[in-house]
Amino acid sequence: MNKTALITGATSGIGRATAHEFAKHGIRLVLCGRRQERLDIIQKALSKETDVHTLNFDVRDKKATQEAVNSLPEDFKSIDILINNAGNAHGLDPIQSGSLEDWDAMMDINVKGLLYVSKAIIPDMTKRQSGHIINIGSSAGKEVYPKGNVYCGSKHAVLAITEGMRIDLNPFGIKVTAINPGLVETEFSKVRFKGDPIADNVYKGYKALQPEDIAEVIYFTVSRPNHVNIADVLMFCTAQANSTIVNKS
Ligand code: NDP
Ligand code: 8X3
Repeated sequence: MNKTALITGATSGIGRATAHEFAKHGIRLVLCGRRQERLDIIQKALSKETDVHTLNFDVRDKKATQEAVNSLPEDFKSIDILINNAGNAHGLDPIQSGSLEDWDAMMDINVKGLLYVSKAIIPDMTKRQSGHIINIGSSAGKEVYPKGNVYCGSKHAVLAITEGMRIDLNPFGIKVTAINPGLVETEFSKVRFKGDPIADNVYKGYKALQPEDIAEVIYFTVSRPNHVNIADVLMFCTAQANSTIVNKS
């Protein structure tokens, strides 16, 4: 597929797996993240399969985000597929004891960061009257679980923004998709629990979704014919029924 995809959060988990999956299919890649050493390693590995460019910026910084997109070389400027994936949960606390820093991080990265990146990419898509935006939401955007409060709020916002994008971008023929996974075994819990070993327990006793499982669905979504848009996907591992019911051995 001779298309170019920009993936945020490509240094780990779902974003990195998506980069690998896209490379397999010859999709050209713009890989984004803050950890340059990881971007370099992934670029080196995937350059055997496709053209890869990296951008290092923090999605919370609107100026840096716009400058990074402006800095794209001519042959990477036309982004056909935007994967808004960068994001994390920060903390798992009841609302009465949650931390302001954690709340800022989740709203600034998961919601405002997604908007800043979209703002930088959408004008070229509307001009070309084509494109596909995939926002990585979560099952936490469809239901709320104890102590999930602000993370769930951020992912509910992602879902609402996705639906708003699909309406507003409809006249331009731009596809907009939400992929909403449940538990996926990535660095997500390490970040949520700030390195506390409790993170290791999150994926014990059952087989969680793997980042490659999400990447395959993302590729399926971007490889449909022009007239088909997969609008919304909710994915769980077999052991998970919803945010609070997980069948652990
Ligand atoms: P990881 O922690 O493995 O990856 C998170 C990615 O986001 C990293 O590449 C990180 O890159 C990037 N990122 C985080 N903060 C910033 C920032 N401020 N600026 C730029 N990039 C940033 O987690 P996942 O792969 O699991 O998470 C990816 C997405 O999937 C998130 O939106 C998450 O909410 C969602 N999700 C995850 C689920 C799970 O159970 N794992 C389930 C449902 C949804 P770097 O640090 O290099 O900047
Ligand atoms: C990540 C899945 O259940 O930790 O979005 O919210 S969960």
